[in-house]
Amino acid sequence: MKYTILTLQLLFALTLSVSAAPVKLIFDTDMGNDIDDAMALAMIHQLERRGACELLAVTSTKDHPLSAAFIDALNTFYGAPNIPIGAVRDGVTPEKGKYNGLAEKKDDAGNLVYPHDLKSGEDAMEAVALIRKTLAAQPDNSVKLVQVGFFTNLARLLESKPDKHSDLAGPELIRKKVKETIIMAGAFQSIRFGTQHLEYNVKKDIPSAKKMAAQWPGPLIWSGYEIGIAASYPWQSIMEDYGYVKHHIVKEGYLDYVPEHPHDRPTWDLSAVLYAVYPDRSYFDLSPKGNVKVNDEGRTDFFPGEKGNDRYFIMNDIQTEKVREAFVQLCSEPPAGK
Ligand SMILES: [Ca+2]
Ligand SMILES: [Ca+2]
Repeated sequence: MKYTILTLQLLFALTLSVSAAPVKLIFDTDMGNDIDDAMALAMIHQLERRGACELLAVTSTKDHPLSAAFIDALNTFYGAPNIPIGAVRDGVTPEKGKYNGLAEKKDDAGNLVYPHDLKSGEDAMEAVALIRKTLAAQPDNSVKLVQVGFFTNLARLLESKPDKHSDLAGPELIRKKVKETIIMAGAFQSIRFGTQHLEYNVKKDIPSAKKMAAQWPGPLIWSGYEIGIAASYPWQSIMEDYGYVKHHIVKEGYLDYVPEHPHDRPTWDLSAVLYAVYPDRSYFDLSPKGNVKVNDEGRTDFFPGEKGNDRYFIMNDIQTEKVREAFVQLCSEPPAGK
């Protein structure tokens, strides 16, 4: 009896001391095309600070040189100036993003408001090479890919050949190293009574989306357009919760981006991050397995079937409020030292 109690106490102590290993992430983003990319990356940094995840690399699919520069500025703001950053070559959306210019913003004394050392995506490593290098250096079956922009980089990863970083071709490298791939793309449930939404991340690079949906050699978890719309980020938080520093890169980015004030922005990209890091916290449910097919217009059709490797997010009203509040608290939390 005595031993049983001791054993139970020991087990209890062990349970308290054991925490889940940090989730290893590669974040693939079209930073600059909407503000949710910046908020999602901010959230990753705050989750990393509490030991919930480890950000291995950030890659951009937005082909403007300031996309990568802004990523470095945001990483530096959050105390992570040396995270490897990769940039797409010959990608889509080459126009300058509405808030990417913050990377070059100067104060009256001529100093960068958001200091960083990567000044242009042209000076960054090519994105697919960086993803291959990063995956090759990690333990097997340990990395989660979070794609919140276009399918360009990951479709090219799929096609990639053995190189100096790995002897494995894309599909084998993915099979060996990637645990799960979470993507913000497509539309799977009705949105304002419509069900035919052609989602931006798919529409801008349809051939890559088709390739990835058809050929990806592992589980693909889709956060559809309807999820981020339902859990939009409260304007009130932007106005009231970021005042702890004179210049806040998320708040300024939000204000530079939003087309009209006041304005709650959808949290598309944040949802993919939250699920990747906390898959078992009931923030979202997942659909049964099936196959997503991307058609020539960029529509994403889901065909249920046990053999499929695709699932999509489902979120009820209670989960929506829980998710929204998690976004508010995680995004607005002051970074270390600020
Ligand atoms: Ca840097
Ligand atoms: Ca995005």
